[in-house]
Parts: sequence; C-alpha cells; structure tokens
Amino acid sequence: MSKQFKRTLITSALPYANGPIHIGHLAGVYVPADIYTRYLRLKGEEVVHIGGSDEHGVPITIRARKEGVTPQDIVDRYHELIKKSFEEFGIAFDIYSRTTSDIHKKTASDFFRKLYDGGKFIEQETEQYYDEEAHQFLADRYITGTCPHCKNENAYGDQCEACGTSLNATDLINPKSTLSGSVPVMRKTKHWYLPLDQYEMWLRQWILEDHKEWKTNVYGQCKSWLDAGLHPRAVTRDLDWGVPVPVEGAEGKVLYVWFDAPIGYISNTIELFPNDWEKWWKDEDTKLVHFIGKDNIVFHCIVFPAMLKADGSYILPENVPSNEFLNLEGDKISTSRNWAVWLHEYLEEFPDKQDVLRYVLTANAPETKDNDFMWKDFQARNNNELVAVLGNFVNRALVLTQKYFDNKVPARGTYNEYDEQTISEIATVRAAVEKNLDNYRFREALKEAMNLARIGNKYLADTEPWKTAKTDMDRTATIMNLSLQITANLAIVFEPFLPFASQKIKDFLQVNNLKWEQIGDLNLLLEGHELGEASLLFEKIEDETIEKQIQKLLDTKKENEANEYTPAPIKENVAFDDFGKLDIRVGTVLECEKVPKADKLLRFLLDDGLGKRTILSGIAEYYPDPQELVGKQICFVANFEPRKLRGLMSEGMILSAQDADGSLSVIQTSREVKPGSTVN
Ligand code: B3M
Ligand code: ZN
Repeated sequence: MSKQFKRTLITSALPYANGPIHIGHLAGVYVPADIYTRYLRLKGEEVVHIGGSDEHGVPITIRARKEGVTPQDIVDRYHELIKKSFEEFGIAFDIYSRTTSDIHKKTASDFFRKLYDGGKFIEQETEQYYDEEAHQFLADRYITGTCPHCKNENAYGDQCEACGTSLNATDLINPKSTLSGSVPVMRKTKHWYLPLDQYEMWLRQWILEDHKEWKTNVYGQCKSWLDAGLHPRAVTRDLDWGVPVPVEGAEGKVLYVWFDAPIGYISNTIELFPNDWEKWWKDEDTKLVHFIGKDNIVFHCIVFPAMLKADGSYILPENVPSNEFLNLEGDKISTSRNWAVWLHEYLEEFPDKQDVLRYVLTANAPETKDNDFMWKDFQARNNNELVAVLGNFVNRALVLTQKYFDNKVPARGTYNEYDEQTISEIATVRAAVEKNLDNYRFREALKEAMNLARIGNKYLADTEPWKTAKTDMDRTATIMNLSLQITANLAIVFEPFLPFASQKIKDFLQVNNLKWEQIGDLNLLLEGHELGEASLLFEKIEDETIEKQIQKLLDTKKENEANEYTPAPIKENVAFDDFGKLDIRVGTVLECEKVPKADKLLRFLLDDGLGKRTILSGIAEYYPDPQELVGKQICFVANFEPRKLRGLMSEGMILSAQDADGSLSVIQTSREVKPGSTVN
C-alpha cells in the first residue's frame, strides 16, 4: 500500500525566537526529528532536515517593548541561543535559518501574492480596536480589561489567565490599550481571509480517508476540527512587525505569523538549495514529514495544507508525527514561571551529557499521551540502563580484549550452539528497530536498540570469558571476537539516538563509515585490527547531583508561589470589645513533640506563667524536628474552649501564620517577656 518515495524532506517546527528552549521542545519535536533524519541518512537515503527560528508574531513585539529594545534585537539574541543549543545537542539540521531573512520575506510575500492574484482570498472589512494615541490597531494581546467570566481585572484580549477562558478583545469589560493606557475605539479595517470552509471536503478526504495511518492523537484532533466545521481565517494583521502584505492599500499590515512561519520551511530550503529546491517541494517523489508539538496540529494539518493546495504547485505532507506534551515533575512546563529545564543550563550542569538527556527524553517521550520528566527517573535511566547495560557491556568487551589480546581483535574459532543462539537473537534487532522507526515510534525503537546491549551483556555473563581465559584461549578469542562485533553493531544502531556515544564507540573500535544495513553483520571488525583507547561510555549520576536539581525546582516553586500570592481579603471590622474577648498570651515552650499515631498533631507543654498547660496543634508536618521549638516564646489563645483530641485535652490554641504555600509558622515574640504576658 505505502508509496515508495525517492527522498525525504523533514521539517521541525520553527521555535519562536523569544526565549531559550527547554526539554519539552527537545522531547516533543527535535529529538524525534533528529533520530528520524539520522536513521534515513545512515540508510543512505536522500534526506534533508529543515529548521529555523520563527521570528514574527505579537509576543516578540511585547517582549521587545517590555525590555525597551527592538523586536529585531530580541530575535537576534534568541535565534543565536537556540541555534547553539541545537548544535550542542547534535540536532542535525541541514539548515537552521530564520524568518527575518530576506529570502524568507520574499518567499512569503510571493506566496501571498500568488494566492491573491489567483483570487484565493476573501477580502473583508471588520471593526477592530484602535489606539488613537499610539495611532495603531491593537492586537488582542495589547488590550487588557476585566474578564466577563471571573471579573479578573487584568485579562488579555485573547485570554484570561486567571480563569483560562479564551476571549475576544470585544468581550472585555473596560478595555484598555497597553500601549498608551487609553480606551481603544472601534475602527474599520480590511483583512484577507483564507476560506478554509471551501477546503473542508477536500481536507476530509485527504486526512480522514487517505491518511488513516496518522498517529491517533493527530488524526483525532483533525477530525474534531473538521467535524466542528471550518471557517475563513484571517491571514493578515494590523501590526508593524512581520512580512508586509504585498498589496496596494495594505500599508501597516503584515502577514499573520501562522501564515508566514510554515512558508519558512520553503524559504529555508531555497536558502539551502537555491537551484534545485523545487525537487524537494514540488516533486511527488518527495516525502514531506512535519515534526511538531500538539498545539501546532491544526496549522500543519489543516491551514498549511490548504495554503499549499490553494497554490497548487506543492506536495503535501505525507505524515505529521506530533507528540503530546512533556511535563516537568508533575507540572506543566512554563516559560513565564521558569518551570523548565533549559538546555543551556542543563549543559552547564551536566557537561558532555547530551546523550543522557536524549536517551531519557526518548525513552520517556510523550508519544501517545502527556508524560513527565522526573529527575529521579533521569538518574535511574542513566544508572540502570546507560551505565549498567550499554556502558557496562561496551566497557567489558574492550577491557577484556585489552587484557587478554593486547587490544587487538582476536581470531574467532567455530561458534558453538550458544553462540549461534545469540547470533540468531541479534539477527532480529535491525528489523525490530526499523519497524518502529518507520512508524515514528521512537521509544519502542530505542527499547529494541537497547535490547542488543542486553543480548551482549547476557552473552558475556553466560560465557564468562574471564574464566575460559584460564583454560581455553581459543574459546576466549571467539567470545571476545563476537562481543566486539556486537559492540560495533551497537555503534550503528545507537547512532540515530545517541550520536555522541556512538562516535565514542567508533573511536574505541577505530572504525568509521558504518552503514545501517550492516546491523547484524558480525564480521565488521577484522582479525588483528587494533583497537583505540577505551574510557567509560557513561558515568553514574550520584544522588546529590539529582537532589540539587530537585532543590532548584523547589526553590522556583517557592518563588512562584510567593510572587503569585494574594493575601486573603480583609474580614469585616470588629468592635474593640469583641477583640477584647479573646485572651491571647505568651507562653514558653517546655516540651514539644509529635503525638504518636497522629501525623499532624504536635503536643505543646507551655509555661503560661500561672502553671503548665497542654495544647495540641495540627502543624507537625511543618516542624519535622519539634525540638527546635523548645524554649521559644510563642502566642496562644488562652480562653479557647478546651477540647479533646486523640484522647488528650487541648487547653487553648497555638497561633501560627499561614504562608503562601499553605505552610504554618508559629508566632514568636520579638523580645523576651514574662510567660503569661497578654497580647493586646
Ligand atoms: N513557532 C509555534 C511554536 O513554537 C510556532 C511553530 C511554527 S512552525 C511553522 O509552538
Ligand atoms: Zn477570567
């Protein structure tokens, strides 16, 4: 059924150049795209991987305004940073360019113009908010006001961040321009719309009938969009940052960022191959594959294909493997809340450990559902899989060869039955990895690759060459020969996943130019071939290192909570007499300990000046070491009606302050006073 193509054009979503990139980007898009690219290359196929920064859009202008710099300054800064991160992680783009390039501006502009001339757009006048002081139309993000749903006074024109509702700017109560602070007025403006409704039938056929093989999350999202019915979408905006609309009377208007960004894939291909880019985009023998995150599905499966179809000269994507989201330690990754593992920071803290992150992100990829990145899991996968399985096997193969065979590949004798059994297991690896890679199932593919290392480990454990070396050097030679051949196979099979480790293995073995189809070949290393110097492929990651990362996140969380904390509203006024009814006093803590079998309760014994009194308080979880309170002078309500808790009488109430995160902290006096002093 599936069509044979001559070449593959791979694109990865163009990240917005308004911030650095984090593990979520890597896991969702770039690592899978890179694995796929490297795999096809290793197979000797004709393939290109196109990437670049998305440098237009309103958020970039907002960031620039906040920092008092130009949008160009912002994108220059982040384009470089992002590009460097990708390089450092071995993401093998053939080109990583940007949508502020001249080639892109021309390509996007020409694309629009061709559709315009062909009558593919609808022209429509609407009313939009206009800032009379700043003399410009306002993007939704530039308007704030009161949310009609939750009454949050700082809702944006496109969304209320307090209650999560998506809004239209016209929904806001008391709208205000963030540019000048003035009240915006309604003004007529003209825009161009792509009539998606006219493509609906065609899209239904093309996706729902002809591409049933797409991943279920992608197919499902497309289906629900199509079932809901498509509507014309504006492809221009009133904004001064973007590709100008190349039409008379469109001054001050630019192409909508989601119109120009996907054209960036084309522009960057043109930049890479100025003379024969068309074979990549206009030849039916090219297989086009878009790697994206799930929030980009509608644009890549519906809007961009409709644009390409409207033009008529382009091929369409054959597949759009999109991942779900990666969360971090149970919470959604968020740039504004700094809840992320940033790639540039990771490399500072884990130098040379790109492959560890690539491994963990693939092994745990959010392919079918949202998934979590957990530092403990990162450590476990490194220590129990990369170190204990892959690294351990490669290291033993090399060290034993060094020890018994002077670091040269020993001659193999006849394989025995056990060797043959191992060889037959090895023979299944390539097909298993391929089947998964061909279907964009990267975690499964990685598991199958890892299986080869497991086979190797088992082989060494069962044949015990360190024992045979005492009695039978010929047998030992055969075992080590086969082990080294497995090692060479590992270098190939892991190249797409762990390019750095794969290169290291090749250096250890002093081999190069291995091809994918050589997986399964157990004569890759010739007898007598001299090996290079071996070192550890992976190293153990200690608990402290991981705890440091977890602590860093906890600190971020605390900071966020503090920043987001709004104290409870002040209660109704009370008369002095009412206040006077409360007898608040200071007591000195004589004893403080956990109440057995009650997780939450601390038992205080206080000196209240008149005698001793016992008070129970539900704050045990905030004082893991209750002893620290002994000797402190704390406040309590002395005339709080005594009550029985867990069989103990509690005579009063300890006063505590509740912090932003809900934790409780006992109130102390600022100077020493006599026990029993009243608090007025
Ligand atoms: N920049 C959105 C994103 O980074 C957007 C992708 C463009 S791909 C053409 O999620
Ligand atoms: Zn709201």
